[in-house]
Formats: sequence, structure tokens, C-alpha cells
Amino acid sequence: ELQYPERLNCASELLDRMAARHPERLCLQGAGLRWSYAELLEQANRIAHVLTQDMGLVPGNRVLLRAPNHPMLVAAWFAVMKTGGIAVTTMPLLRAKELTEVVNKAQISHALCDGRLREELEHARSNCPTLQQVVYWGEGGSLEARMAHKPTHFANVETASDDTCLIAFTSGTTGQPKGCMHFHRDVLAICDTFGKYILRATPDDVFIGSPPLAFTFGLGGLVLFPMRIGASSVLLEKASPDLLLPAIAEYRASVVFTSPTAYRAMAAQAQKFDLTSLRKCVSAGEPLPASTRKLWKEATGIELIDGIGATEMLHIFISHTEEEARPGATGKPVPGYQACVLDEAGQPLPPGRVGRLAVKGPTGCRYLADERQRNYVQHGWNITGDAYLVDEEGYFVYQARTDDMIVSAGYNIAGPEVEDALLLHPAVAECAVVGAPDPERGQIVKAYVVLRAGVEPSAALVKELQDFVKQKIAPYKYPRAIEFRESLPRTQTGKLQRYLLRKEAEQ
Ligand code: 3SK
Repeated sequence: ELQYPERLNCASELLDRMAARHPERLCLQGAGLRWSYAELLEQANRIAHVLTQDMGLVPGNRVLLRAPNHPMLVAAWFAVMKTGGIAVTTMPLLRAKELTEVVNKAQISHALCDGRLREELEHARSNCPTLQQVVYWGEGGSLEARMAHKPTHFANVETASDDTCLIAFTSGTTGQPKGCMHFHRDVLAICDTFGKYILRATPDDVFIGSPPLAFTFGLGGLVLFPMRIGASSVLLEKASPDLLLPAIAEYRASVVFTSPTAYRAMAAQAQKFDLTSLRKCVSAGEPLPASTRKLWKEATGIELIDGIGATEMLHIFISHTEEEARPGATGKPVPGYQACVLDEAGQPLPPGRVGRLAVKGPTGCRYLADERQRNYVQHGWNITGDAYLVDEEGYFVYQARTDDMIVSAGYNIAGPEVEDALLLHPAVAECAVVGAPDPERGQIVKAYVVLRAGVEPSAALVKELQDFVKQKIAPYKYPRAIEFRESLPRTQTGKLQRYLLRKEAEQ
């Protein structure tokens, strides 16, 4: 079991301590900057003074942080930790309406924001009575000028290990985002579980990836994990697959965090780049199709580390090392976590039976003022909303989001299994499978398919895809309806919004 002292500030552990030990070591690169641990510490300390002296922040105040991935965002994040404030990092693309909801829900009083994102925040402000102090950096901002006059040392607030330091908003795959509260000790716990036992990176590693730091997959993978071990990280403001590949080559990156969709897209282009620096590739945010694991391995020789995480749990809680990878399975509980599969009555199910995934460990769900807490945490277990089975060897095998199980003529069909089969067809670039209402069968399997460039939709292709699926999995699972689309609806973290397609299919 993880033991942390009663008084604990995660910034002291991740930043001050590492900067004292290895001041000159490279910590962050990106946007033309290269900061050592000592330089990041100095920036964070100066911002902490701006927050407390100029902006009147006291411990417990909530601070909105807005920027694309950038070293300055990391400095601001640690500054908030140092002051005992609570960071609320938001997706850069949020519009004024969504920002207003976040600010009001989290009762945010202070904001540090990249000047390029000023417009939406200023639009939101008139509807955000709690938000009193806003300082911008970069374009038209005053943060840098304020920092210039501040001391380079800051005495971190001695927070309790279970003081909230972060409110992370869910990405809204099922509708309204929820604020998830996490403690100082949780920030270290994810490094000391997934980071330590599954990732097993070293101080020489160079981390890189696509998830925004507002998504805890990105915060952990691109900031917390490297800094816990004194490694360095590359922060890319834009990291679509066509930008990530050359960046891996340019920075000689060795550890990548991105989504299954990105690995699939990158596999097709991988041979054009020097990826010999790559050692470890983590896939999460969405289920990993076995075909994508295979494509990436063929393209790079690297076995993907798959994982399931949740904003509610802060990071990944079921995963596997490269040696333990098993195509089609997510893995086993990360050391420190326990997991099981429960039936509707909350009883554990035997191997092979599909039920609700339940998990507990050093991190857990604490929704901010939200009735849905009752559904998520039951009898001490976090019920994630995923349908899983455990096989005879204890591997957890993903079936679907609980909401994505399709019941058709009495058969239970997991949408992602049909998606995996469709993805094996060379014409299919992306797809999403949902249940559509049907008078005879209750529901039928409906697939929304994005075709590869140059492939034309046709009735013949519909038939071909249906026959193809029947060859790959049990024929009763084939998509009786197929609709071709230019793109699929996704959240800003890249997750498929199947609920939107389900709604459409219901009309
Ligand atoms: O939401 C997820 O899927 C996730 C995955 C890994 C780490 C963190 C999160 C929130």
C-alpha cells in the first residue's frame, strides 16, 4: 500500500525536490523553449508570487488554467499547487458557454490564461460572478512583466496530503461534464502505480504525446510521470498524427502517449520517419482494437501498452507491461488497484461472464456537487460504466461502455467488437457501432463508417462489409444498417461520442 506523509504538497515532491537534486537537467521542451528543472522551478515560483501577491489568492481558491500544451502552462499548474490553490485546467477549444458552466460549477475565482484564448474567456466573464482575477500571458498579457519583479524562491504551502489540488472535468462522452476532485497524494499515487510498475521509464527518457494537459491522460503522461523520475517531456501545441510523427523523430522521443486512432493513422506513415528512438508507446482514452496493436507492431516493432483510465480515477488502473500484452485484452489491475466484474445486483461474476467493471485503489471518484456520485461509487467500488469480462487467467477484456451494449433479438452484442471486425477491412478508416431501435429485434446493429481516402460509398460496399463482418465474428453480430460518414463525432479528447450517434439512430 502507498504511504504518504500527512502534510504533502505534490509540487514539493515533483518539482522542488527534483530541481534541488538535478537543477541543470532538461525538464521541458516545446514552443521553442528548453527549460531545465531549475528554470521551471523559477518560473513556477514567480507565478506563485503573482497569484498570492498581485491576485490575492489564498489556499483553497480555484484557478482556471487555459492554454494549449506549453511549458508556461506547466509552470502555472505547479504555481497553483505551490500556493495551495486548486487547478482547473480546461480544453483550449472550449467556448464561452462551456467555460461559463465550468467556472460557475467549480466556483472559480482566479484565472491564468494564454493571451491567444482571451476572447472566449472575456465573453464568458460577464456570466461568471465568482471569477474576479484574470491575468493573461503571451499576446497582450501582463503575466511576464509581473513575474519579472517577483522573487525566484517561494515557500510552498504545507497542504494536507488529502487536500484537493485538482478539479478535472470529464470530457462529456455521455453528455454533461462532471468535475472530479483529486488530492495532492493522488497526483503522486498515479506515478507510483502505473508509472512505476507498468511504464517503467527512466530519467533518460524523452516523453511526447498528443493529449491536452486538461485531460488527465496528458497531465500524467506528459508532466507527472516524467517529472516523478527526473526525465524530460516535449509539449506540442498541436499534435495530430501527421505532426506527432515528425516531432518524435526531431526530438528523439522515447515514450509516447496517444490514442488508438492516432496509432492507427501513424502506423500507415511510420516508415517515412526515423522512429529508432522510440521505446514505449502507451495507448488509452479509447479501447485499443487488436488490429491497431498489430499494425503498430508491424510498423515499429513496438508492443503497445494498452490501458483503461478515467478522469474519475485520475489515470490508468488496468493495463499491462509490454511483456504481458495480450491482443484483445486491456490487461490486469495496475499494482495498487483491485478490479472485478459485477452483476446488476453488485455481486462478483465468475470468469467469462460480462458485467460492470468495478475498481478501487489509491485514487477514486469524488464528483464536485453532483448527484451522479451515488451511481459511480457503490459499496466502496468505483463503477466505471464499462462492460468487461475477466478471462480464466485474470485478464480484463473490454466489451463496451455499459450504455453501448446492444441487445438484438435476445443477443448481447458489444459495439466495439463489431467495430474491430470492420476495421480489419481495407476500405474502413474509422467506424462507430451503436444499437438502433427495431420493431422486430428490439435493436439492430448499426455502423457509421468513415471510408479511406479514394474509396467511394456504394450499396455493393455495404453488402461487402456486412459479409466481411460475418466472416470475422459470429454472423448474428453483423451490422444490419451501415451509414457512410465524412467524420465521426468526438470529444475534444478524441473519444467517440456514440451517444450522439445513438440519438440519431433513434430518430
Ligand atoms: O478517460 C480515459 O480514458 C483516461 C485514460 C487514461 C488516463 C486517464 C484517463 C482519463
